[in-house]
Amino acid sequence: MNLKILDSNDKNSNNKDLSLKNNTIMKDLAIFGGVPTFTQSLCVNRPHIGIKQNYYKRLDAMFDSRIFTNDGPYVKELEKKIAHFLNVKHCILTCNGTMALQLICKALDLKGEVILPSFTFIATAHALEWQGLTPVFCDINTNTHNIDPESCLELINEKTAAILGVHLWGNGCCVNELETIAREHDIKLFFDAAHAFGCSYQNRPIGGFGDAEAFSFHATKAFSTFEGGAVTTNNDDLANRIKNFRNFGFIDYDCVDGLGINAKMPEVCAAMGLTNLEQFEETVQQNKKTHDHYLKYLHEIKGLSVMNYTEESNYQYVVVEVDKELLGVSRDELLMALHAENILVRKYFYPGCHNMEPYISRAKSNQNNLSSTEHLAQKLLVFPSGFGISKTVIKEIVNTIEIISNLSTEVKTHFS
Ligand code: T4K
Repeated sequence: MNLKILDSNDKNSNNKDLSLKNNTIMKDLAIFGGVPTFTQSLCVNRPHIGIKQNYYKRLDAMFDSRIFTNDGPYVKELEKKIAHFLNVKHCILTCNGTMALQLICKALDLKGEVILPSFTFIATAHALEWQGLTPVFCDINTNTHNIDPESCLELINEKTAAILGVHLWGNGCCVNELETIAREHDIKLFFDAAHAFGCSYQNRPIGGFGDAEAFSFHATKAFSTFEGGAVTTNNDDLANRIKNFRNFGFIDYDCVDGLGINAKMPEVCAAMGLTNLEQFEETVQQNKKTHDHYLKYLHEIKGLSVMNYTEESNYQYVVVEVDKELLGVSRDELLMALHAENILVRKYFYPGCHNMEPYISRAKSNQNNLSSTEHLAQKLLVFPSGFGISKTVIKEIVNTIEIISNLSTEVKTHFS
């Protein structure tokens, strides 16, 4: 008897196929042949968008002006507004976050090794590798999921050029400790702030820490420009160099003074950014509501705990730790059962960068003690969030998990 108990009020769900009992519905889990809970997939970070009419107006003006790219007026306007919002001197928009990281490496003229956490999206490591640098993976703190300064310190040697901290999930990564380490060893410090737009660390907005910070404004981020990113810095010289490198190295019409690249943001993206920035406060409020609902309802399930945010946050990621003993099924079994229901939870950032190519094939990548990374990578799930994830949807997700947990023996047998 593999029954799900579902809320009957959600229009996304398949409830209409089912019998109603005391305002709840009983049905089979999808892995056992039942109808999936949701007709459309629920995904992580479904984009919020600003007021469409405002975007269309901007596009109209752009078509009239015939200025589509190359440091156009929307790019300039958005750079100014973001710098103001983040309380930082310079914002240089880029075509994506990966390129923002690479531009920082290039402009800082880094050579040798850069220490970074392995528990991050692969782009953090790949950006270094594309710049001819050697990523050296350090471990994390299992409470904060961020870089462990002790682990970082152990890896510093004469080849270390910089530390690259990641503000994972938007949580500021022990900036003070890393600043001390970088200063004492006379190395550079920069941050991957891909998740951290609108977040703060010790009451200061993320964006002005270290030598520079790199943001991603990808479609799946709390603040998006479709594709896009930015470097923020308080260093005038660095900002200038990054701006030049972003445009092939041109410093004048006919003068190139270094190995630049094309990392520019087009006007259509900047226009989207301006439109989304107008609504950013509402986006954060909606994300917070979603996060609060998950905190409240998932709390009722033994074996799942939702990461809470203690500082100002954009509440974009709903990060859940799975205790398989208490829940009755493993993280991976839960994921497979939920995917069958069209609930597309994700294993961010499994299995850790050091366990992916090209790093896994390098003996040295695996010598460091990354036990906390390995441990956490087996336990986390990121839940559907962003546009359209209502309280009713969350209750249905939670009900479905309850059934999976209650039927743990059957679920485990199914996947064995
Ligand atoms: N550093 C960190 C720490 C990062 O997390 C990232 C990017 C970067 C650096 C690099 O920044 P960028 O160069 O990308 O600007 C996604 C994003 O593509 C990636 O930007 C992001 N991190 C990463 C955490 O998530 P995937 O491979 O998981 O994306 P995908 O296509 O599976 O999308 C996730 C879900 O979002 C899908 O289930 C559907 C939904 N979605 C996606 C897109 C693209 C939408 O609803 N609409 C969309 O347009 O990497």
